[in-house]
Amino acid sequence: MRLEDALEQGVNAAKQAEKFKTLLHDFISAKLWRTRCGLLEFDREGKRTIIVGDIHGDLDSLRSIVKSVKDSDSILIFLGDYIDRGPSQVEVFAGLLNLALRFSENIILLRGNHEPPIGLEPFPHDYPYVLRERFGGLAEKLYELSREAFNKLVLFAIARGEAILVHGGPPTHFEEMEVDEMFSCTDKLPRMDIVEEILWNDPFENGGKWAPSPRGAGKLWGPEITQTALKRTKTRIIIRAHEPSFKGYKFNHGGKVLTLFSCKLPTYGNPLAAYLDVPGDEKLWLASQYIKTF
Ligand SMILES: [Mn+2]
Repeated sequence: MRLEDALEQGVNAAKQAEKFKTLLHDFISAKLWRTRCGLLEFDREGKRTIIVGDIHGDLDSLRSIVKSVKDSDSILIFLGDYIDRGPSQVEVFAGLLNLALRFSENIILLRGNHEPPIGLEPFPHDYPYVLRERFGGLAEKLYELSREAFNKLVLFAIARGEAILVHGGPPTHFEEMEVDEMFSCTDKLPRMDIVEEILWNDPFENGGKWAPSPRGAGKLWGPEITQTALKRTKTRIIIRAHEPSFKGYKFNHGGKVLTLFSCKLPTYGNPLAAYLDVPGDEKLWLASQYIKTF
C-alpha cells in the first residue's frame, strides 16, 4: 500500500460513523510509539524526514504533501492541530490515524493544543459540532473516542542528536528540570502545567526567560529557555508549529527555533504554507535549506 492510499482509506472512513468508530478503536488499541509519559525518543537512521505543521482540516494541503512522498521508507512527522477551523477536519484526522496505523514505523503524530486533554480545550473547538452535524446521535460517542485517541498522540519528540519536535514549544520547566524528571509520571501524562506549556507556548525575541502569553494559556519562551532545552536534550534545533506564519514558516532565536505552518485557510490568510523535507544524509538543524513552500 502506498502512503497516499492509506491516507485516502482513512479519509473514506470519515464518511461513515461505523467505519470511523472502528478506525478510532483500532488506533486506541494499537501499540504505535514507544513513548514514556508522552515523550518519544527516536533515531532517524539516515531516512528522509518530512515534518508538517498545523493542518486544521485542510485536506488539500495534506494530500499534496503526502503525495510528494513516494517512498514509504521516509519518516513523516506531524506536529499537531489536525482538527478545528478547516472544512475537512474529520477527514484529515481519520486520514492521519489510518496512515499511522498502516505505517507505524514511519509516521509520528504529535499532539496539538486542538487535540486537548480535559480542561485545556482551545477556543474555538468546533470539532465536536462538526461530528454532531455529520453523525447526529452517534457524535457523542465518536467525540469520546476521539479524545481517547488524542491521549495516544506523542507529546514531545526528540530526534536523537538533532532536534526537538513539539507543537507549542519547550516548557520553561527546562530551567529547573532534567528531561527524565519532566517526563516521569505515574499516570500517562506529565504534570498538567508542563503539558499546557508543551501544547501552547510561543517563542518571543525579548531577552530573558519567559513572559505571560496573550493566548491565556502557556507562556512566551525566550532564547535562554531555548539554549537550556537544547542542551538538556542534546539537540540543536527546535521544530514546532502552532503559529500562523505569512510565509508558512519563520525562525526565532537566531535560527534555533523553526515554526512550520502547513495549511492554507481563509481564516488565516497566509499566502504560503510550508513543510520541511530533509534528505536522509542531512541533519535536521540544516532545516533552512530544506523548507518547501506552496
Ligand atoms: Mn496550535
